[in-house]
Amino acid sequence: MAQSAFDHAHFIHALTRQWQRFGLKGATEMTRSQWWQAISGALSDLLAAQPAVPPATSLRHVNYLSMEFLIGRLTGNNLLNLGWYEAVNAALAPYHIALSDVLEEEVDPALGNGGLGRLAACFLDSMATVGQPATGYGLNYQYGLFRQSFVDGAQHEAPDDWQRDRYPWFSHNAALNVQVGFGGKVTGEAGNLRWQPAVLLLGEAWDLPVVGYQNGITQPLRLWQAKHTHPFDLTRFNNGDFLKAEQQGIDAEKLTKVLYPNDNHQAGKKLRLMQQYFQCACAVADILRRHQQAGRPLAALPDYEVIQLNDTHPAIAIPELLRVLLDEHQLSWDEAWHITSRTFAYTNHTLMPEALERWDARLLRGLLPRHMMLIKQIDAWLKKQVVRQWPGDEAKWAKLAVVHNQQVRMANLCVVGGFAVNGVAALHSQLVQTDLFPEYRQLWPQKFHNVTNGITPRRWIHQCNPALAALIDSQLDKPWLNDLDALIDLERYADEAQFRAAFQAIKQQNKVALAHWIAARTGIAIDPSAMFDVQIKRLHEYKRQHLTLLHIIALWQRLVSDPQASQVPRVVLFGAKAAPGYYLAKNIIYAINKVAETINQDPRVGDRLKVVFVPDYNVSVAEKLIPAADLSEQTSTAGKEASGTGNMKLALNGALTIGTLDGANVEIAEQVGSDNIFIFGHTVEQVNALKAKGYAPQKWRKKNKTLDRALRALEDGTFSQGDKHAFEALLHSLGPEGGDPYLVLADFASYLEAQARVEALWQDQEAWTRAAILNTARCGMFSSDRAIRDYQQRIWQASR
Ligand code: 26Q
Repeated sequence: MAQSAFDHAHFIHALTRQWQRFGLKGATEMTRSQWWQAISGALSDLLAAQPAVPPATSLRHVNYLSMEFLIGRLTGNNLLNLGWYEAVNAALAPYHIALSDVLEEEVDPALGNGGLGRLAACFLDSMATVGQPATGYGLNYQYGLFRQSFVDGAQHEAPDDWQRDRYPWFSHNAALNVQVGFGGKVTGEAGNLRWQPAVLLLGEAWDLPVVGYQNGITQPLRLWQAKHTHPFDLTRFNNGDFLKAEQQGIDAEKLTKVLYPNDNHQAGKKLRLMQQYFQCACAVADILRRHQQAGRPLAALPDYEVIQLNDTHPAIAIPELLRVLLDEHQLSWDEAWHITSRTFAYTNHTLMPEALERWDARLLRGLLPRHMMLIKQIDAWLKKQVVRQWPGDEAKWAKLAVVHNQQVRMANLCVVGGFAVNGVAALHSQLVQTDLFPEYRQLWPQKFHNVTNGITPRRWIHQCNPALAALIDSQLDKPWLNDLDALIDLERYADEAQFRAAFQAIKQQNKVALAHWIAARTGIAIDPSAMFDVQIKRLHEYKRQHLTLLHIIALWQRLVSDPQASQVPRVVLFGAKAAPGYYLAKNIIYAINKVAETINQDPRVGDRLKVVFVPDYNVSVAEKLIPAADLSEQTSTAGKEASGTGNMKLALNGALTIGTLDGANVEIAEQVGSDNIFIFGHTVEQVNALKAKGYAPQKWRKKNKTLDRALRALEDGTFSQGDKHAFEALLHSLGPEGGDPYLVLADFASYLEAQARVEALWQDQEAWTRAAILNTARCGMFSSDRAIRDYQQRIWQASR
């Protein structure tokens, strides 16, 4: 398929309209931020005027429902995918404007928390690129994930007003408005029930363009924004009560005001459930409108549409579709259920019990009384299947029921209400079947799949690491950016000294650039010749940033007690946000910052060890850190990280992984080979065995002097001006009372031993670079294009 042609004259016209709208006399009067605004606005206009490449009608349309789309900056990405970057840069040259500068002006739309939201964004890019017809459905939050700063080492949160009202890539279409109800009651008799909501809100559709890689395809990410149905209560208005006239039961605009900042933890808040239903009701209405406008019968819905649920967050879409089919289209239960259960597919992203969504049945009934009835009806249907399979086995029913102990289990709803369930890495999908849903797996073995996650190489190589992309271009004689398996041809260059030098020089340049940026952002000077040891991800106990912290303390203690010992110079870089209510995670951040402060100021250490916690980690910061990383820290307790995707981004950019056999690390190890990765720690089986025989962290502390000494320094106030309570939460979790639930102490020795292997390889820079090249060459399977093709083959386009 052809890419869209760039029309210079049209671009200049559109640009002129933009500065005229600012009320300026000429382009040269624009500030840098206005330049970004104007260029993006002009491009957005041009793109909207492009003739659309018709979608492949032989494929089912995918509706990707997600409460989060962590899209990152769009302008640079859209320019790359349109193939217009060079042409636009040239068009701006007469104004002495460089795109690379202007693109830094864009705020980073942070409409997601972390992995799950970023995955949704990568998948949209890949669906457009491989020609999978798709619409992304989400919410247009006014405030994205909070901005993070550190005050004396402690995390502070500030609201992230990303100025959605001025974001030039949005287009709003009032013809797509949807009405959404809440509360009220259900009237009528069986067979003819109707929901009479107490309040009605309006959903407005705000579209962002998702541009395929140089193939002419653009499809929407449709973000819903809540508004009042009637801006005024007219009686009150007429009575002269102007100010109160706008008040109705709920403040509609509150609904899409802010993204919940929890990640891998369920909040159970009413407003969150309202957000979920709001987004699902809008999406379901939109999907049915499109289906009916195409003149297709409702019974054919599953032949044309798939609704992919990004975790259980949009699970309420299942009873919503049922409700519309039953109550608004008068279908029978059997017809409605047949359609619904062949339309939905569910992706699970976590096994951790605290992250599995459960809603209080009374809360759900109060807000959505009709949906609660339908969930009960689904349960009645399910019970028949369970009784047929296991007659008289009440325990089975207790595990499988959707409603249990006054709680609605959303994961169960998704498994029952859809035709497919998938995990996000091979190991995780295995555990989904053996640990989370063994009974469902027995009931419906054909529903369960694995689709290993992936990342888009457009953003995560070309855009963030243009020098590496250019080097790859110069060596491969075929397009690789939409065919990432082609990278395997780089393998042979790993043994060529000249290529290694070029590869290594690019890494070095990226490290120098990062060092400048870090100096400007934090005031900390780091030495680009040191090893850059990078851990970037949300802060969570199971991810074990504190394991890395203990290693840092041990390194420092070794430097101080044995100054002659050779030690590889290291800069340890962290990026992580903690959910604002997650006390332990915040204490770990505080501890890392305090340890960093002590070490960075210690004159005995100098450039041999530096620790930097980069504040306000987000997609744009990731784009700077990943190309400069030498070592990628993937330290979760085996069995806890569903997949990870940062691990893939780092490996593709030539960082070597130090990691556990968890999530997609397992597959990265398979791909790159055991010589080119540093695996450590207990395996899933060993973790289970250790826990089964009663795990006592104190025993592990006693056995290991290095560990004991590192912990003691946290206890005795070494890093906290003598304050022995500063890291209480952290120490408590690792001690006998906390019980060290994620086996930090049990994996410490193995981690240190792996770090020693890291140091040994680093001493041989040629060997290190060879391994780094092999990481890049062998990680082609982690393209999200491959992930999307897997979804197509196994789920979306498979017969059901
Ligand atoms: C739930 C209820 C209420 C409020 C918030 C939430 C909530 C929000 C976000 C629960 C979980 C999340 C995010 C989870 C997440 O990011 N999971 C990650 O998904 C990645 C993509 O599959 C995986 O690579 C990671 O392993 C997984 O942790």
